Amino acid sequence: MTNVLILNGPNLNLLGQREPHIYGADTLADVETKARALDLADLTFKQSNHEGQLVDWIQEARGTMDAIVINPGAYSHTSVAILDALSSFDGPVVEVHISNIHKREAFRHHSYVSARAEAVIAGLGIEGYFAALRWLAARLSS
Ligand code: CA2
Repeated sequence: MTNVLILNGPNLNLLGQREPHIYGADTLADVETKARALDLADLTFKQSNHEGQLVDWIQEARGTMDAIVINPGAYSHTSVAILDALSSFDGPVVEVHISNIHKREAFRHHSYVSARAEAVIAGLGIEGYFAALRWLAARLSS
């Protein structure tokens, strides 16, 4: 099976605890449990509120992970450092947003990470993570 790193950025540890009208009622632990239940890849699941930590994990993925699924949270809209780290990774990258960032405030419409991502999923709720895994499983097996 392929190795997929699922990375979540700032405040996503609060998933399911606040703002359910935007982000739904599932927690990040629920996302991990449901993602593992799909049994599509060997998953490494991480979350950090710190930009440098996310950069370190992306760098460490080089040579060990086949693909990255990343919800960079608010760093999507600000972080050239995360974009640069992802650019040093060879495998496919899928960017996931739980909400449809294009339906929200203008400052959320641009993501630096999208310039590196093979695919961008926004607005499917947590289903976006599972859609990313399904697409990667098909892509990496062909
Ligand atoms: O829609 C997404 O997945 C976002 O990446 C979520 C980020 C936001 O800054 C992006 O623009 C879009 C925010 C994550 C905050 O998550 C919370 C979850 C529950 C309660 C409070 C925050």
